Amino acid sequence: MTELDGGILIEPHEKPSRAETILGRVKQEQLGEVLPPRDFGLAPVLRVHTRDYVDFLKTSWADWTAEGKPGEAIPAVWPGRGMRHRVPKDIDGRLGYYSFAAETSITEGTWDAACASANVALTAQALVANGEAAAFALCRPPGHHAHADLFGGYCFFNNAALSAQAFRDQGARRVAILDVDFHHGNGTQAIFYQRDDVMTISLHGDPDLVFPHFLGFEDETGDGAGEGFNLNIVYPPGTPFSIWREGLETACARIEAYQPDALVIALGVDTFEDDPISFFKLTSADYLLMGERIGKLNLPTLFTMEGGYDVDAIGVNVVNVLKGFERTR
Ligand code: OKP
Ligand code: MG
Ligand code: ZN
Repeated sequence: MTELDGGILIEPHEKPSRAETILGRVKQEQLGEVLPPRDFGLAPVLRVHTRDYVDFLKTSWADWTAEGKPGEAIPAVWPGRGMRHRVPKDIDGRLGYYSFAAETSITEGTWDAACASANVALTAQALVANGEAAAFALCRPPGHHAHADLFGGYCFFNNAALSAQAFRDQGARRVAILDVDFHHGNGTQAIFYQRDDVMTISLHGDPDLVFPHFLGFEDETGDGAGEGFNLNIVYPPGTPFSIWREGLETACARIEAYQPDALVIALGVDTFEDDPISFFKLTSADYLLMGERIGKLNLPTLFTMEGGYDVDAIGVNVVNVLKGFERTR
């Protein structure tokens, strides 16, 4: 796998050791039972993603290799302003049509990994829907940047969104998604932007300065029926937990007023002080307090794993969120 970063192809920040380290820490701290994913098929994915996007993802690697290209499939052209938004036949054209960023490559295992990640989320979602107080879905690749028909930001299927939709389809009246990853959850926001049955809240680095650059500003509050059901809280470089937690408090007050039947936490720990691609200053101890505040919402809670790229600290930081949460039970 490769990531286009700074004009060169690097080993991706989003790499297998992230999940292995988290799993090791979960076991070491005896946090709870570790279960394998079940296979839910594509039906719950298609509740959120378009059929043509899913078909594109499924065949993209074969379509790419059929043309004898030497490297991984990376988009390099997009429908810019003033151009046509139609789906081209050619693989280069379709890669651009179905993406919003070029750092994320598609390779041989991408489709299977995206499906597995969705199944991990849906397995944990089913546990919570069936009465577990909480579950943690150790998803890889992450999901919160994926739109209904766009990949990018290491994301292909939006695991938090399709889990929220599954709660709705199983009878939850309202679902809240709280995105604590360092980056704006642009895909999650876009998927539910015109709906009032799934509230979306994200705390993140100012998109004027950082990825995803083109969405995630505070004046984006929802549209139509969704007006008032999207909240973005934006912070500058160097933000410590003492400031960040004020936004968490605002978010929690909104969620409490909304009275959802279920809560999905898009859990990224790239807010960490030593994260290589981010600029907040949270410490490992802060994640205990974050989890504790989320736990005090006292809602059936599903955590889906998103970002966090300091692999040395990722296990401790993720498990600290879950431990802080458990303290409230
Ligand atoms: C995914 B998730 C760094 C540019 C950033 C993409 C970041 C994706 C983050 N050279 N590129 O939200 O943690
Ligand atoms: Mg966020
Ligand atoms: Zn992130």
